[in-house]
Amino acid sequence: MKIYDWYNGPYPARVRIALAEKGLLPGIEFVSVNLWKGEHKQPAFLALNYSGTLPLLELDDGTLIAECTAITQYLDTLDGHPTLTGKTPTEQGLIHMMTKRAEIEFMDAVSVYFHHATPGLGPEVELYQNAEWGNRMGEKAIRGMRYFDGLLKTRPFVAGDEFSMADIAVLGGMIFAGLVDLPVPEECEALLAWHARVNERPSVQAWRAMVAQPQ
Ligand code: GTS
Repeated sequence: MKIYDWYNGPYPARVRIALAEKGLLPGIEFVSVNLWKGEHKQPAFLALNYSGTLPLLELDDGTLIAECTAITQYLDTLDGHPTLTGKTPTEQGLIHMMTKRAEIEFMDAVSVYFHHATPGLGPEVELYQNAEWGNRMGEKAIRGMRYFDGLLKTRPFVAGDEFSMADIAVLGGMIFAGLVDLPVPEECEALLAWHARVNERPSVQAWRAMVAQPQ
């Protein structure tokens, strides 16, 4: 299997952490697509992923799977023993809902903040920017942090009692927020405590090691 990504990107982080959770890192070939040079918007990459986003999974038979949630679902169910996306229909529904919510209310909002309210990937790549929209999305991301803080006051993990793909999605938001200096409000103690806890997971540590020493 091949993963097209960028070594310290927050969305790529979600898939790298999922790979580590599943013990699949050793079999993966990583192909670097340089976001800062806009390689993800060039025809060669757009031919592989219409959306022009990273990460992208390519299977040995050439099948292409984009979107962190879809890639994680694939990786998690490959061995017939899902640990990240739920075993029962109820778990699967809740995890999917919370993952989507983490994207809409938090991580994707941070992304829009980055691309519109900051220099983003630079003038060569950011062809249209709308700072007002970007700042609104920054505020939305902070509201999302408060929402997840409230949730984590009532349960150990984002979708319930077990670590799941939804935790990885909120973690992606935290990683992105850290990169763009959108601080978590101090009073979000449950979110900060959860963050400290999930940061200790071997999968997250493996991701940090990869970022510190890109291949
Ligand atoms: N919905 C997509 C997913 O879940 O995979 C979003 C992916 C995404 O936005 N990836 C970022 C990207 O391609 C990569 S990174 O910023 O996290 O490194 N951004 C480039 C762009 O121009 O939007």
